[in-house]
Amino acid sequence: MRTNYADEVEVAWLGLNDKCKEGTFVGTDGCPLKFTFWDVNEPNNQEGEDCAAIWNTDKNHDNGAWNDYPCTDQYAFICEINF
Ligand SMILES: [Ca+2]
Ligand SMILES: [Ca+2]
Repeated sequence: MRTNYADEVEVAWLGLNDKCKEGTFVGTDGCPLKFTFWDVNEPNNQEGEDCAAIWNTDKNHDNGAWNDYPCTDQYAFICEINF
């Protein structure tokens, strides 16, 4: 039984991409970002990376920094819920 799934996740999708304009990341709603926290030398579009994810601070010690990855990679994801 999992008690805290977040502790097991190393990378999670943020729901951001730069598919329309390389280097300009937007949210799933198409809106520009009001805040970014890219890791050093990221986003680097290495081999066509167009989707952004966050590092789990406990696993990688990168302070939750963001990195772009190929959108076809399979990671956990984060959902936003409005209350
Ligand atoms: Ca890209
Ligand atoms: Ca990258």
